[in-house]
Amino acid sequence: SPSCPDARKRRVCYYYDRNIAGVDYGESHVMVPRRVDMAHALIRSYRLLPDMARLRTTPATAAEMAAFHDAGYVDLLRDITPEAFVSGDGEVARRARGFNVGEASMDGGGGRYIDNPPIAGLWDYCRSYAGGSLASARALAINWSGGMHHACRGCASGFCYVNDIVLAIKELLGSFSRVLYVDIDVHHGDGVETAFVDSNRVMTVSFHQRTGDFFPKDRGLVSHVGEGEGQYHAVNVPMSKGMDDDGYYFGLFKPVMEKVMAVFKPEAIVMQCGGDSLSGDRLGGLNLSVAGHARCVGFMRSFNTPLLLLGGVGYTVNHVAACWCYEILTTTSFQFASSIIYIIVQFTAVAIGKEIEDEIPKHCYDSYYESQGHKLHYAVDKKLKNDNTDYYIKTISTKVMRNISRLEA
Ligand code: TV1
Ligand code: CA
Repeated sequence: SPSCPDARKRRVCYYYDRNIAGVDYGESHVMVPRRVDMAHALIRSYRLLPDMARLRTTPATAAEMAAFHDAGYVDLLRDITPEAFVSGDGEVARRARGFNVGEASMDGGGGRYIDNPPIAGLWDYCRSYAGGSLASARALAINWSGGMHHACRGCASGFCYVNDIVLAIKELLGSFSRVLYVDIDVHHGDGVETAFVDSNRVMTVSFHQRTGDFFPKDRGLVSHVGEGEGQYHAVNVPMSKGMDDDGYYFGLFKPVMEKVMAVFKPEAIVMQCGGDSLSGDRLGGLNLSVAGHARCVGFMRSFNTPLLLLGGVGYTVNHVAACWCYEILTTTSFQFASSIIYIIVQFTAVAIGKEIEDEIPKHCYDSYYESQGHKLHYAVDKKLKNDNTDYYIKTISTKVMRNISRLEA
């Protein structure tokens, strides 16, 4: 089929957890759970659901989380509630803040916000998205999930509580000797890089915006290459604002990933496909189109190496929903949206392989797509200045390629 040019026969397995879609980070928080339901509704409106089987998962247990996280932190995640946080003598709130849950930050404009609030149903939310990623890893198939790349061993960070990616990679290391992690979320994948910083069995590659204090501050420099046994197994590709499709893909992504594949020869790949690198994102400043984002995903799939695809987040919800829906159509394999929707593709049965309509079908969230003219492929920002000059791109890619070359025998 034209929408899936390199498709072999594939069976697509899809999982959607309505309960996670209802998780509320707080009224003014940038993490909008509704985007998940929007993506699901869009996928349904394109009539893709009948082409996929539903994936069954079980919630992750505390013991499974402890494969990466500190037991004390996992206990906190299980115990904390919004009520406990505000009641009593403040002891619970103090304990939570020690794990960066409920800790206030400044927004730069003098306002305060809480990245990782003690949300209602936090434990079930974490169990559900982490369980989804574990099931996906165990199925040894292509799958999209979670992608909560900032969570640390002993603390929450950047809206992430449990690092489902680290758990999934650890699971894969049980069956594969080398696992590659690729991260196209606009933020640096710090939690995953740190977890495997001294490992030569996991190579982490993050593409991200690196301007000023952009989160996570001071992370993701080209010179950060890993430590000890893991030296040159961390790859970082920092960018300035306004990066467009061709600079991203032809200037950086394709040459870097080609080299990584040739040198590291992974047996399995985990890819985090955050939708915040898309043009017009509320937090991110890059300028990728839906097609440009999907091209990176398609490139990684073209190696036909077992691939676990994870979603992550995006802050302009109509853009993200459109992007993920398109990537389902074109890659026939997706799990995304804070591990809310899981799709496993196996190389055994029939692919979706449907023709893609640019016109978004009429459905319940129709009005959200008005600003993009009801088109799946909305227009990128033509007026946004691209701060990444050809010279900058060349310089960065040369340095990155030189680092990777150090692994060549
Ligand atoms: C509540 C209400 C929370 C409004 C958070 C933007 C808000 C942000 C909010 C926000 C916001 C961040 C920091 C500074 C850490 C702080 C896994 C030292 C308008 C997907 C996480 C970004 C990105 C965290 C997650 C960042 C992901 N940016 N309004 N918070 N302190 N936090 O900078 O990678 O996309 O912004
Ligand atoms: Ca990234």
